[in-house]
Amino acid sequence: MKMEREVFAAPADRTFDVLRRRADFPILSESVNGHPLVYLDNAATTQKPRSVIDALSRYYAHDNANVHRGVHTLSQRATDAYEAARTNVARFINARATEEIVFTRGTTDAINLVAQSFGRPMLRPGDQIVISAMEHHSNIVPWQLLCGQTGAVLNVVPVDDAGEFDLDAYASTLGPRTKLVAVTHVSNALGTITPIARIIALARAAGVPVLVDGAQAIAHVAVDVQALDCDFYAFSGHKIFGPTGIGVLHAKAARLDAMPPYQGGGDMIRSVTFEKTEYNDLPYKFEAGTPNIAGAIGLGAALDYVRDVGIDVIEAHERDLLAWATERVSAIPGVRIIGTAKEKAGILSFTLEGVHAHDVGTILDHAGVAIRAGHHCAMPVMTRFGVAGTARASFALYNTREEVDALVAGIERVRRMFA
Ligand code: C6P
Repeated sequence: MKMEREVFAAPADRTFDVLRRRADFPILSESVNGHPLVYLDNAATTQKPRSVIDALSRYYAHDNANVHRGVHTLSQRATDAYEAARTNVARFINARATEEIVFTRGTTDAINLVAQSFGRPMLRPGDQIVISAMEHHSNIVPWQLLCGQTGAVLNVVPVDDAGEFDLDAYASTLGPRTKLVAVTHVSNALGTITPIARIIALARAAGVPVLVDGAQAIAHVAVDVQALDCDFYAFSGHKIFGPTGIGVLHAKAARLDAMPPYQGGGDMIRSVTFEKTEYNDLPYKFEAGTPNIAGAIGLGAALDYVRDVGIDVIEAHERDLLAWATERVSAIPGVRIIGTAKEKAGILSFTLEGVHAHDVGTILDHAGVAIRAGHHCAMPVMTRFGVAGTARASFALYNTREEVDALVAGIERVRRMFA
């Protein structure tokens, strides 16, 4: 189904009432260790608004059935809701058609799909896959596996001391043996927003397809896959207020058409004999087995929620939180911010001199403040900055300056304890 371009209507009420929005997320009223929860681990997973929770329970209470199989009413209802979610996703990222939206288990699954279905049949020994030094393991290891299978090699674009993607090094890396570029839109460890439009344009000029890891971008910056002109865009539902276990691979239809299926099973076939199987149309060719129906429906509800708030409103709010947090946290003696790129999403990674990141995380947890501590599944970029890990606060639309203040007070307490 071809998509009409979505005109993102500005929410009727442009003033952003963060407290009103917080009330939409039941978990934010929880207490943790005797303190009101301050949830600053949104890069790991986001909390869910009531509308998403209700969509899930409504589906299971009223419509639950398998999709694309039954002639009965419930199966029709489940199929309609599942396909409506696909249309919703296509509209949200401005895909050309619903055929370009493949539901996956998440970003990791989507990247592995591209590695095995797109990369494996195409790559020859000595071919190159370009990634960057700030990738998440999900955008490193699938390519390493692929290199092992095909004899291709990884080419890693460096990042500078601020955590900026080195565009010059990248441009000189692209050559006749480059067969794929796979780069993150936003770094989960540094917060850097990469110059993705430029990265894609340079690859396009060299005739190289591009995969964008959108896991950390989708809930924080506007994504328009037609404007980006990327070949593949991957993201996870749980990072945009949707359920876990559901994600999206967007791919240009011509790419998907030319790719063999990722997995075999029910739903991805048109006909099967012991001699020969004919595959189903797009995107079903890539959705073997019973999909995460409830997950897709929940993701659709999450996208409706984000639309209602307005992605530009979210961006502005998180920019304010990041600026406030960066100023206050960097003023604490012994703090080193890891990732100081000019363009950043709401992620603040830091080390505290003489204190292990896990100790920072544990002591903050005692005060009800949830952050992530460790290598963030991005060990190579930790090595690049000479640290074993960092403490990381990551923001979402429902966070407040007061919560940043709680984070700052917590770090001050850690510092005093270890002084
Ligand atoms: N990063 C974090 O705390 P999955 O697990 O498939 O939903 O997403 C994987 C993934 C891929 N790319 C990037 C840039 C990511 O940040 C993530 C997930 C989480 O940073 C969990 S490790």
